[in-house]
Parts: sequence; structure tokens; C-alpha cells
Amino acid sequence: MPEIRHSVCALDCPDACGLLVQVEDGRATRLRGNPDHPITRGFLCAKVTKYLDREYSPDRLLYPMKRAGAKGEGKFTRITWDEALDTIANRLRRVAQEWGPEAVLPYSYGGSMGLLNANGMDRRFFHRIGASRLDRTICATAGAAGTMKTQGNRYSIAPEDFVHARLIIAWGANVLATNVHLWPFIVEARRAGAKFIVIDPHRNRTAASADQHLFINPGSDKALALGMMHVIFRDGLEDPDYLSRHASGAAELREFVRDYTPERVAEWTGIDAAAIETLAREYADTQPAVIRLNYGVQRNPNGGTAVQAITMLPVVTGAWRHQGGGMQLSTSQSFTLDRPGLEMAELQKRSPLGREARIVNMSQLGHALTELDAPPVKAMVVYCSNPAAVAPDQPHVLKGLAREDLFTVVLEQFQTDTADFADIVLPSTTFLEHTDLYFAYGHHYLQIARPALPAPGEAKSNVWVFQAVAKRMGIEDAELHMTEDEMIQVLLGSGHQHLDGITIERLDAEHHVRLNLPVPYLPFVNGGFGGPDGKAQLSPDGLAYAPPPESRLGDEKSVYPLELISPKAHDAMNSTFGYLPELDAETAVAWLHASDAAERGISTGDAVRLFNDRGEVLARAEVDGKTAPGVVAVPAVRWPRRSENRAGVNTLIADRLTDLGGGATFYSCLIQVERCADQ
Ligand SMILES: Nc1nc2c(c(=O)[nH]1)N[C@H]1C(S)=C(S)[C@@H](COP(=O)(O)OP(=O)(O)OC[C@H]3O[C@@H](n4cnc5c(=O)[nH]c(N)nc54)[C@H](O)[C@@H]3O)O[C@H]1N2
Ligand SMILES: Nc1nc2c(c(=O)[nH]1)N[C@H]1C(S)=C(S)[C@@H](COP(=O)(O)OP(=O)(O)OC[C@H]3O[C@@H](n4cnc5c(=O)[nH]c(N)nc54)[C@H](O)[C@@H]3O)O[C@H]1N2
Ligand code: SF4
Ligand SMILES: [Mo]
Repeated sequence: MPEIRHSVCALDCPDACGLLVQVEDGRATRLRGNPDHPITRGFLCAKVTKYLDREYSPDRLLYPMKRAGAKGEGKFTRITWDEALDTIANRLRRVAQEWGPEAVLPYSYGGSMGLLNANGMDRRFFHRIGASRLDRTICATAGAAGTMKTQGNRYSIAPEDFVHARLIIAWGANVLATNVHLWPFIVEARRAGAKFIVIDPHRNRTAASADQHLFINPGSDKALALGMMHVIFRDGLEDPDYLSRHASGAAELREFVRDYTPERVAEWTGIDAAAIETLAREYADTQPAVIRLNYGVQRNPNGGTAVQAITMLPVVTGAWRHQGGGMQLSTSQSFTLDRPGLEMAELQKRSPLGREARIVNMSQLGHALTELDAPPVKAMVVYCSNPAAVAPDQPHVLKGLAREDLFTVVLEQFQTDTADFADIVLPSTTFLEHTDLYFAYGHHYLQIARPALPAPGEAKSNVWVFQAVAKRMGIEDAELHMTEDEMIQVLLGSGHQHLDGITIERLDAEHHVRLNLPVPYLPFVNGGFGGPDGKAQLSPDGLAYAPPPESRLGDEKSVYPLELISPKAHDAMNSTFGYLPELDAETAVAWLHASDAAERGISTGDAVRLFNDRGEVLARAEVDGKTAPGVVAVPAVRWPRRSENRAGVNTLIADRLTDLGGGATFYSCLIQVERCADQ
């Protein structure tokens, strides 16, 4: 008889699906979505439906290894865990003695969303040794900062409430690819008559399925939001009662947006003035109206203030009053777990450093590894991330990783490019093999997962590794040797009302437990904003629009005429499935507009080179009008080692930061495209 075990998908996705793993004779034979999970509803995305292939892939890393060739070459020999742990403990100790503990840099992001394995014992370990602190900016900090500016907190409506909306705008949000469990709620709303509009520079599957798709120039969303507010105030479509009770700065905002006429905004955004007028009026006149904003809008130098401006819209129109109205960017702040208690920044005081360590921005890793001084980075420990593929300014990242004097440890499931540059590679468990607690950034259910499958070979969880290294370094502090359940107890012990009644026993019994939020959950129906006066902040300080410097309208003069975006691939999860050759069908492709292709003598299927001063990337052209003229899209992220010249799309992308939140600006890049000569 097959046994069914519960788990949770740990990939970096808002849906945080509940999983059912069918196990026969100790081996998983089927993976499916939990039909009882109110958001998962029994189905999974295409990539995780096939996750057992990844779980049992012959390419899984099974044993600790040490480097046996040049950095980057990928030659390794098997060693024991004893040797691996001793080497790491000795090198980290030596680096700290010689250069100071801040010469050690942790590097991690979203390979797993598990709180214990990616945001728990690792943090305690690095704080306790006094390592540099990593500012984890690569994905969402610009949007978080922009939301905070307007709302003062980051609450969002629940996905279930989208069914009540009568107008839904997916704004820089590729729902069908990156958040597919929202889709059934959108379908239900549309059946009841809702209109679905997509604002995106790329006609992806979501845009192609919409009632209306507005092609927007990358990085011009702030201008569009200001233009919409111009029309709304000009035509008296705002909600004066909501504004007077729950917002401050509305009068200044009204003055400020007078300059943002639809005609002016049309020039920046590439959306014609009449369409901007219609969009604004439809948005203000239709209730409930909801904006599904996603992180696509904030990966450009205007990204933080763009989100700040967009989050003003439902305040101005009072959309927050209605069930199914308002905004969803991330639901994560509703999970008021005791994260500080888990991470224990105070352990820095107990470290040899004795104070707070310096902060290194992960979006500028190339700079950190090649230019940072006092102290330079001399040791790096990478887990849940593949910076050689995902970080901007790839040439400098690879140059830094190739440094002979840099000691690099990589905890991985697969032999990524980053692992190729390691001195020591440690085999990691997958989410099906270890215990963890999961919040979600697209719904309101907290979940626990216990190991559903045995770890293959000698793979270990990150929690185990950081505890073991601490022991080898002679660090016996109890905080570094807690059990996983003790760490979960800490997380649940914040005392916040959203966690009322949620215990580890309940999580184990029910697998997913809804946060203690009212039904329906209307976060701002009666105000409730987090600013000092409890009101939404509409002051337009810092909101003036200028095109991104590195864009066709930008002031950074460039000989490169095309704007490059590299949004998420449908069948990928950042670089997580990059070992699969079949993924190249999506991630080795450059979508070009027919006019740009014709000018360059390029047809579908041609080998092309994309280049700028930073480097060159090889791809295959697809010409089909999925972008507007002047815009090229390359779905991300291909493993550099899968390409002929070991250069992924991030080769072309600068390490410039966003205006708020210090985020990466992946979707702000100028390039030229050429047909490869010899074909
Ligand atoms: N299938 C799949 N799912 C994923 C991921 C994946 O790699 N693949 N990655 C996960 C991660 S880490 C994240 S952060 C989320 C992200 O989820 P999303 O934010 O939905 O994904 P992105 O592709 O980054 O951006 C969304 C859309 O924004 C568009 N866009 C780019 N620039 C602009 C702009 O300036 N303005 C506007 N309006 N739109 C713009 C892109 O063309 C894209 O269609 O998805 C998660 N889910
Ligand atoms: N050009 C371009 N670049 C981008 C983006 C883009 O849209 N375009 N998106 C950016 C965004 S939004 C993000 S979030 C980043 C994502 O960047 P990352 O979070 O670094 O990338 P992933 O590829 O999701 O995962 C990294 C690795 O984690 C490993 N992993 C998974 N689980 C575990 C575990 O439990 N333990 C250990 N040790 N390892 C584990 C996986 O095997 C995988 O190789 O990429 C960014 N880079
Ligand atoms: S990647 Fe997202 S949609 Fe796919 S199974 Fe995981 S949580 Fe669900
Ligand atoms: Mo992300």
C-alpha cells in the first residue's frame, strides 16, 4: 500500500504549495498538490509536478568534495565529512585571525524558503563568528521599501478575495508563470464579469490571456501611476472621504500630479494618452478593483518609488474599502513570526568582533569580491543560491570567484557554476528531506514540513552543517545547538495576535494553518496604515519621474539601442532547474520585435549575439511581436556553463541599485543584437 506523506514546496514562489508525496517501499512514486490546501487546491505548477525527477536525478551531489583542479574547472575529489568540516573550521578561523571576522561573507537567497535552513541556524552561526552581514536585496527590497513609504506596513489582500474583484490589473506580474495558484481566483472573477488588464513590456502567457495588454516601456511605471492619478484627481474620481480620514499628503499629491498629463506620460511609457485616460477612469470607476503588483516592476532604478506611487492608487480611489479591492504585492508581513529571535543578531556581541558587523549588498557581489577592502572578502560560504548565474555584473562575479586567495564553500544539491568555483562542496538535502517551517508571500497559511524522504548519499541539511561547523570551531553556545523544534517554538513565540492559537502540534496535525486574521480580511477598510499618524502617506517627495539612466530615453548616452529585460522563465525557478538541457528551449532564447529583427537581418531560429560593454551572450532568436519595438526579452536564468562562452544574461547587466531598498536592477539594460556570422 502506498503511503501518503505531507510536505511543502520550498521554492521561491508566492504560492508555497502544500504537497502530498506518495511513497512506496521507501521511494516516492508521485507528487501532487494537496487538494485540502485552500490555495494549492490539488494542483502544482509544471515544474514541481516533475520535481521527483530532480529529487532522484543522477546529477544530485551526494558526498562532500574538495577542489582538484583550477577554480571554475569543476574538478573535485570525494572527501569525508570529517575532512570537510575540519578544513572549513580551520580556514574560517585562520581568515578571521588574519583579516578579522568580517573577511568572512555568507551568501544566500531563495533556493529554499525554509525559515530554519535558509534564515535560521545559518544566521546565528555567522552572527556568532562576527562575519559580514549580507543585505539580501536581490529580489524584493525595492518593492518592500516603496510599499512601506505609502502604507507604513506591508499587508495585502488574500488571494481568495480576488474572486470579488470586478477589475484586476496584473502590473508587472506574470501570474500564469510565477503565481499560478492565483489564476483560478482570477478566472472565477472573470466568469462573474471582471475585466483583467496586464501592464507589462512582454506579451507573456498571462498578457496573452488578458482582456487587455498594455505594453509599457521598462522602468516607466511610476510615470503611469502618476498619470493615472492626474486623471483621477482632474476628473474628481478620488474618494474624498477615505482620503480625509485615512491619508495624509493628498493635497500635495493632487498638486504634484497636475504636471503628469496623459500626453507627457505617453511619451515615457509608450502607452498612448487615450489608453491612459481610459485605464485611469476604469480603475477609479470600477469597484472592487485590485492590483496584483509583482516584483517585475521594481527591478529598475525607479523601482522603489514606482511601487510607492502604485500603492497610492487604491488609497486615492478608496479601493481598500471593498472586499476584493486594494492591492497584493506580498502577504509575508502578516506572518509575524519571531524572526529576530530566530536570527539572533545579538550574537554578534559575543563574536570576536564584539560589535555589529559591516553590511555587504548581495546585488553587488562582483564589487564585493574584487574591490572591497578593510577587510577584503577572504572566505565565502554560499547556500541556497547560485550567484555565478543569478547575480548582476556576472563578469566581476566570476572574476571574484576565480580568486585563488578566496576560500569558497558551497552547500548545494547540484554542481552549479558557483559550485565549480568552490574549494569545498557540501551535498545538501532537498525540502522533501528535512524539517522546516514555511510562511508564504502569496497567501495566509503557515505550514510545517517533516522529512518525507530519506536523504541520499551523505546529503545534510543546512541546519546540520552550520551546527557541525560551529562545533568544530569550538562554539558550544546553546543557541547554536537547539533542535529544529526548539527553533520553530521560538518562531511561533512572538506573541503577535496573528499567531494566536497556532502551535507546533496543530501544524503537525493540520499541515497548513491559517493565520489568525478576520474573515474577510480587509486590512485597510478602516485605515490601519502603519505610518506614525496611522495614515497612508501620499506626500510626493521623491516621486518626480525621470526615465532610467540606462534606457532608450535615459540620460546615460549609449551606443546600444535596445532595452533588455530578462523576466522569469515559465518552466524554470531562477537557476534551480538549470541542469536540465531541455530548459535551454526557453532560457537560451531572445525574443525580438519583427522590426528590430528585420533591421538586423535576423529570423526566428538564428543564432544571435547580445552584447554591450560588459560582455556578450549567445542566444537563439524568436521573432514574434512578444515585445514592443526596441525591447528584447531573454527568459531567466540559464546556467552560464551551459553556454559556449560561459556567459549568462547577467553578463550584460550592471550592478546599479534601485532608488529605494538597494535592490538589483535586472530589467534596466541597453544592448545591441547581431546575427552570428557563421551559420
Ligand atoms: N516559473 C517561475 N516562477 C517563479 C520564478 C521563476 O523563475 N520561474 N521565480 C520566483 C521569484 S524569485 C520571484 S521574485 C517571482 C517574481 O514574479 P514576477 O514578478 O511575476 O516575475 P518577473 O518575471 O520578475 O516579472 C513579472 C513581469 O514583469 C515584467 N516587467 C519587467 N520589467 C517591467 C517594468 O518595468 N514594468 C512592468 N510593468 N513590468 C515589467 C516582466 O516582463 C514580467 O512579465 O516569481 C517566482 N516564481
Ligand atoms: N537576469 C535575471 N537575474 C535574476 C532574476 C531575473 O529575473 N533576471 N531574478 C532574480 C531574483 S528575483 C532572485 S530571487 C534571484 C534568485 O537567486 P537564487 O535564490 O540564488 O537562485 P535559485 O536558482 O532560486 O536557487 C539557488 C540554489 O539553491 C539551491 N538550494 C535549494 N534548496 C537548498 C537547500 O535546502 N540547501 C542548499 N544548500 N541549497 C539549496 C538550489 O539547488 C539552487 O542551485 O535571482 C535573481 N537573478
Ligand atoms: S513552485 Fe510555486 S506553484 Fe510550483 S509547486 Fe512550488 S509553490 Fe506551488
Ligand atoms: Mo525573487
